[in-house]
Amino acid sequence: MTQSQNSELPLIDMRSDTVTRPTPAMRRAMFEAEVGDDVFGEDPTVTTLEETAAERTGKEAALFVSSGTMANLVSLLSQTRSGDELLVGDRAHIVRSEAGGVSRLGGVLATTLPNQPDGGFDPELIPGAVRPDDMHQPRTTLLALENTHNFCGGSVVSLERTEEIAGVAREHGLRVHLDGARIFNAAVASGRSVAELAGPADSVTFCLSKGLGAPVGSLICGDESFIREARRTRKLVGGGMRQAGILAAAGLVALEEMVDRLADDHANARQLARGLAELGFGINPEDVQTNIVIVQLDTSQDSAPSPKLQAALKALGILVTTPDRTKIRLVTHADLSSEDCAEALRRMAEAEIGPDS
Ligand code: TLP
Repeated sequence: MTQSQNSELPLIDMRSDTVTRPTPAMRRAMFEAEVGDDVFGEDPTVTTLEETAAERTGKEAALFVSSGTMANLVSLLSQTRSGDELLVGDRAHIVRSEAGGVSRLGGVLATTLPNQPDGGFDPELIPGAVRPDDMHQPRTTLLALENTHNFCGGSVVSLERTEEIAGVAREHGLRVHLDGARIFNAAVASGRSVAELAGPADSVTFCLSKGLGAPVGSLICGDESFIREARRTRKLVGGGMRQAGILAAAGLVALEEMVDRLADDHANARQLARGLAELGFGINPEDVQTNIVIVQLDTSQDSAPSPKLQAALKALGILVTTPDRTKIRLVTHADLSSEDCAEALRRMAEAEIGPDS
């Protein structure tokens, strides 16, 4: 294991579930993968992965891409024209962490609706946000949801809420995209299938390289004609890959072997939240639904406390991220055990880390 600055302390990396290393079974599958040129549609392992993804999400077809960012970008560009408008939550990964790609590369105006704590937004805001047919205005054509919702603390957007929001969007002629980077976490936490949660969406993406532990890759799923268009858009942005079966092979192992264990990550995140609450941080462990813990720090003494706390934790060999200058984020994953979480809490208690440190 990598060592922290203090050589006594093994690193506990809670920056993201993206830090997981491929499992031995994934490495074996990658070594043995049958491959071909996927731009010619000749990679059997990619084809199997795409068919499996379509089946899991209950859609007609799927497309393998390199990342969650590319999956969202290709999905959004394939369902809009330059000058269209996208409605999206103000804390969505699409607007916060994807370099503004939909606007820069798609010429699409992204208008935000305030996210509510569950990661959804008020469906009553949608009718007022959809523009009338007026030559002065952009055309509102697409709405995007996210499940689980990363910057809302890994919250699960329930099926009922997804249906409600998507239903209103559809009544107003909008298509619906679902950023399901962590939709398998949402399914495990809610007891709904991925296909049920993705049902109300025209397009859904998910990542293999987060909680599912694969080294690279995401899937876009939807109906045949959308996926045909997405294949063209993927080429446009340089995302056509050749012997990509090497990567898809790990993805197939991820879907076979890594889904059920997400429940352990969720339990570990709860355990962390309980420990943080005991240390005096203002967090309700009941709010933690999946593998992401976001702690809102006290700003009464310091208006930007998170970089300092992040540095103090790093000195203890605990790596976290700061979604903004008032919050820290801890993420559990396959390479972190319940003992690792207990050890992190023990180090914090010993160093008297708390809301005032
Ligand atoms: N999220 C990353 C960072 O970018 C914040 C993380 O560590 O959580 N949608 C959602 C909801 C995501 O959380 C992410 C990655 C993506 C899309 C993009 O995926 P990648 O990193 O594969 O491009």
